[in-house]
Amino acid sequence: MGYEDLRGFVKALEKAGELKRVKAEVDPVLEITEVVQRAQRQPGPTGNAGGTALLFEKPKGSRYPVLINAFGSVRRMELAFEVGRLEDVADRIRGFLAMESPQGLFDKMKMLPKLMELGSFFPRLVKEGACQEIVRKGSDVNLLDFPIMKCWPQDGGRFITFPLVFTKNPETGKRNVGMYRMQVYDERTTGMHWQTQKHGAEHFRRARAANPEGRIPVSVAIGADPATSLAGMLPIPPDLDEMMFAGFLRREPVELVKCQTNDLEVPANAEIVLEGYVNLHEMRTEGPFGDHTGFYSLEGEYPVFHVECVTQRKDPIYLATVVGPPPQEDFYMGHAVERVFLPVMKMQYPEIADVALPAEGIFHNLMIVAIRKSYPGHARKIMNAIWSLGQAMFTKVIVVVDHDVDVHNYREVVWKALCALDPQRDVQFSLGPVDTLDHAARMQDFGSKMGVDATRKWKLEGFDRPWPDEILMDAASKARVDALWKSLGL
Ligand SMILES: Cc1cc2nc3c(=O)[nH]c(=O)nc-3n(C[C@H](O)[C@H](O)[C@H](O)COP(=O)(O)O)c2cc1C
Ligand SMILES: [Mn+2]
Repeated sequence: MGYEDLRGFVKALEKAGELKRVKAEVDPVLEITEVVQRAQRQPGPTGNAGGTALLFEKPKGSRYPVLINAFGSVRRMELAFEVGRLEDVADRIRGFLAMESPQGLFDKMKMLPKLMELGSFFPRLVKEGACQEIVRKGSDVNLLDFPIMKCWPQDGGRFITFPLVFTKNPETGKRNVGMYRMQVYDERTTGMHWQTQKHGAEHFRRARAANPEGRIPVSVAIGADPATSLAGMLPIPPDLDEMMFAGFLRREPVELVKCQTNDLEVPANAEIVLEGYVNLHEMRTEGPFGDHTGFYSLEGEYPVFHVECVTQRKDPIYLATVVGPPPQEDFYMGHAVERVFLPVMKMQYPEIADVALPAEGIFHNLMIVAIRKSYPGHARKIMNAIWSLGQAMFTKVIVVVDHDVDVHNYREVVWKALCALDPQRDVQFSLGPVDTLDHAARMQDFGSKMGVDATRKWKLEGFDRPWPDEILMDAASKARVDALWKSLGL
């Protein structure tokens, strides 16, 4: 049912008019970025924002094509998840979560098909996979064979921008898959930019605590079927296997093969796999990198990935993305995450009516939340809830509005939120973990957040003045003018 692999998705995109092939030679050093910047600002096939996916068939200096902007519109994210609306994925998750607490036998019976569905999403180990059609080891390994991009002028080098980084928790053996960019230092060495709060970094720390002189196996897959490719960026809990979740998204288990040189398993349908290890005592300067904030993230010290083996298809497609001034491709990926995980948030906090993450808020800078307020201080409770909810903890500014404000209409939000505000009373500061990419924080990874209570204020909250109604015309007058309208000659 699901896409078999990345090239299956390429075919589907092409059929839907969502992909253009670039036959001319274009340099992965800066030129591809500039072409993408222009192409994604052109209207796509349905007049949509985000242009089309691009397949660069002749990247300069490599035999392999580059696929980019494959997920860079709402429609392409819907195609990736094989749904008509992103909310369809949310609906499936809602059904899936509802079965956690079946009440009686009748409910359990009802849930049975769903439970069976869940069971069938566990990844399946297979003997061989297309990702191992060619195997290169040791000195035959050369990352520079691939069309790895240098994205922006001040970047510290070429970066692998769409990797699935596989590690195992050294204590529990549980798998994690994260999307962490990798700076290419030479033919067989890269950086490993897992930020300190991410699961890969946690695996690294636990292994280092046990044996500081040791190493951990790491494998990296580049390009797989769309759900699997996207699984690395999903903000899911540490012990939920991203490959299981990918199986749920594609409605078919992910097939994994054992790596050639370490004990990790990777998607059998991947285009390219890098196998190797990270030394627990070795750090190296990583960056700068033109980031999704629209600014360069500064140099920092990160672990180093040593590639011992490359396995690949005979004719791999190199999957990449470019981040930069918003909106870029990652905005659409993040938007899908926002839509898909809203029911999970609502499940935990039913008072949440809707949530919006404007592109210019680059995910962690701004969240607008609408709530059904039902007790004094409710808006503050929701701020604290969000600051303790997975990666939403990074949110620098939270604006809480009443449920009748359309959070996706930023004009309405600015108008109504500012009207509802007495700044000294309604703004709350808090300290906690902040996104590593926040260059304004006084320290890396630790800083302040701001919550804005832009809901109507209540007597029970100490507000003694009457709160005015919003101006709306009455229905009878509207009906009379409807009847008159033609005769007015306007
Ligand atoms: C295009 C793109 C690039 C990303 N690069 C990084 C990165 O370099 N380092 C990082 O820690 N997170 C990065 N992320 C975010 C992580 O993929 C995301 O937080 C994910 O949930 C991490 O997985 P984990 O929760 O299993 O650690 C990136 C996300 C996207 C969409
Ligand atoms: Mn994870």
